[in-house]
Amino acid sequence: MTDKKPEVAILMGSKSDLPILKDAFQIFDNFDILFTARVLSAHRTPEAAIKFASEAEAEGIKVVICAAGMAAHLGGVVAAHTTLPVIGLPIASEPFNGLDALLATVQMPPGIPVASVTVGKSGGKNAALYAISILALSNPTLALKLKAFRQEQTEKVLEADAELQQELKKR
Ligand code: RP5
Repeated sequence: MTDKKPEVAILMGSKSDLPILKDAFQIFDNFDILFTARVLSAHRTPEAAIKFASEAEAEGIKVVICAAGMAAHLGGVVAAHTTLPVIGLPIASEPFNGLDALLATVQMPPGIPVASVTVGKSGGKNAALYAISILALSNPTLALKLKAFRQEQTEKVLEADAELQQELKKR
């Protein structure tokens, strides 16, 4: 057991959003970052969502990720109750495939910003990496890890390109 407290909170409007967030969990595990994850809805559990947001900073949370679909108000409600950075992750659902959640997330009125990452599967990964960029501002070790992650990613693409060139030569 560790007595370290989580630096990141991952909130989701419904347990049905969890599959998209599994990639975020994986990234945080890879970077050794403690997170907490909760199902809290802006519509179905508004008091609990507001309580969490209001207490997050005092609990040591530094970044909040809010995943929600449809009329996605979770990011906005959380941002209204904390000055911590809030990253919105629009979840794709029928019938608008996430355009509804994207607009609800990015179109915050002036004064209460919510950042938005990619709709869909890539959103989980990008929300985590964006949160890590924020944490890395005050954590040089984490900043080095993030640079190493980027380098590895670059090398994988260069390898894929080299493989493609070899395949094309065989035609
Ligand atoms: C949103 O409504 C949730 O974030 C979810 O994406 C969507 C549908 O919720 P469920 O009906 O699957 O619980 O609040």
